Amino acid sequence: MPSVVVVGAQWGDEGKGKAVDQLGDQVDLCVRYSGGNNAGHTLVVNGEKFIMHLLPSGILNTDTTTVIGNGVVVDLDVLAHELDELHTRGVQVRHPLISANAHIITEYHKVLDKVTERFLGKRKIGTTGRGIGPCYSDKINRLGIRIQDILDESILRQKVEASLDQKNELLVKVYNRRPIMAEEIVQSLLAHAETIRPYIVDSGRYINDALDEGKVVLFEGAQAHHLDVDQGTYPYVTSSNPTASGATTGGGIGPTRVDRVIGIAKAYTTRVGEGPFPTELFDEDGEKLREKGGEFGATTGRPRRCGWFDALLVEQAVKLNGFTDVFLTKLDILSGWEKIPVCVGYEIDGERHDHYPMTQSQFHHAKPIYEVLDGWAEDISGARTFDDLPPNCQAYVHRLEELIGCRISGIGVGPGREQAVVIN
Ligand code: 2SA
Ligand code: GDP
Ligand code: MG
Repeated sequence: MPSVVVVGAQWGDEGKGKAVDQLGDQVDLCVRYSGGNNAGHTLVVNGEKFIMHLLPSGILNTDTTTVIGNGVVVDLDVLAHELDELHTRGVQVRHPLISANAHIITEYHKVLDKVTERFLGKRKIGTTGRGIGPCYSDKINRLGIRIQDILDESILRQKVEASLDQKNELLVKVYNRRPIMAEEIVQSLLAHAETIRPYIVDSGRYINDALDEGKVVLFEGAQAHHLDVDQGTYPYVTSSNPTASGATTGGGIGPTRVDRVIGIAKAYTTRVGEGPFPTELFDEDGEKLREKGGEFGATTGRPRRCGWFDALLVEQAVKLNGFTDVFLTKLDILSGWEKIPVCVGYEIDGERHDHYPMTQSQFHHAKPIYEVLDGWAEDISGARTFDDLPPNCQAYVHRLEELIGCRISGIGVGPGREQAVVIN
């Protein structure tokens, strides 16, 4: 597998971090290609828990070089803090390489993220408040600050001033806040310049050269298909392209270079933040999924909304990302339900839909049509082969494969690195 992309198939938190860590010993280069420190990717190694926000999840593997790709937005304080935290815990890791073209999240992006959410009130997105949206807005508006800019102080100053002029107007006149001083921002960024200078690379060239040399490159997606700014439940999305295509723009490779695209899908569904969610449960089943599954935001600690598996949602992700195979995660959490409903269609304004609908108005009106499958009582966390799984659990997996139209090649049965069933 010279080049593999890992993508969330639902609304995030499917267990991408664990999947990336699991593939780790086969990987030479692990590249984050989208999002920023809004992500929370959890790895559990020898019983010890690590949550990566900005650092690529391959970082714990000493043989893997990690890269923060050009599609990522970088908060330099967070980068320094995450590395320090690992060192404090006695984990020696190599500093990631950072794309010269990646954009920098500054203080004013974080302020704007928070005031915009407050301003939106009931219509808020439920962002993580990490400045992600405002930073990507600046990128598209051509007002962004890039990693390469901190190598040239006078350019940096000009760019920060240009970007801030417009924001201070907004902050002072619309949001009634105090203006932000350009020089404070410049100095806070320059404080990181000498530390990161040796790691700044032309990431596109670097990654393509590695592929030319036959190295194995893993592109680690953050968030998920249905949070993609183009494909997701807009406007309740993040501001980047977490989908497989995002690995090409955010990593700097052509589509012909991708060999495998693994979709990561949870055995049920969760969402954090606002937005439509047809199979969401407001009863004790929802509470039980949240408690058993530990469904709380890995970055913000917010309770995640929980519901049954929605096959239409995942089938859409299979199709639009061209998944070659799917890892089904957290199947162990479903042990103990006598019956497990799976959404196999939507009723929208009196009509049945067998696919994810075209418009968001339709999706907001979608009511799930369930097929009820038989559950299993056994604890499956010790299963390591498909044959170890109880018959009803095997049937659940096979039915999901049929419904989503993709082969399930791996199953998660616990948070630990080793708690997985690989299906050949
Ligand atoms: P943002 O901050 O602009 O990206 O928020 C926009 C929407 O994207 C959602 N989003 C996420 N959804 C799931 N998991 C994420 N990471 C954290 C985690 C979330 C947390 O691993 O649990 O801790 O709250 C993530 N990041 C962004 C977000 O909820 C908005 O709906
Ligand atoms: P990510 O953002 O996709 O990497 O996922 P998160 O780390 O935000 O959330 C997934 C949570 O589920 C983490 O707490 C993981 O440790 C945990 N997890 C991952 N795979 C499994 C699994 O197969 N079973 C169980 N029980 N937990 C898992
Ligand atoms: Mg997460």
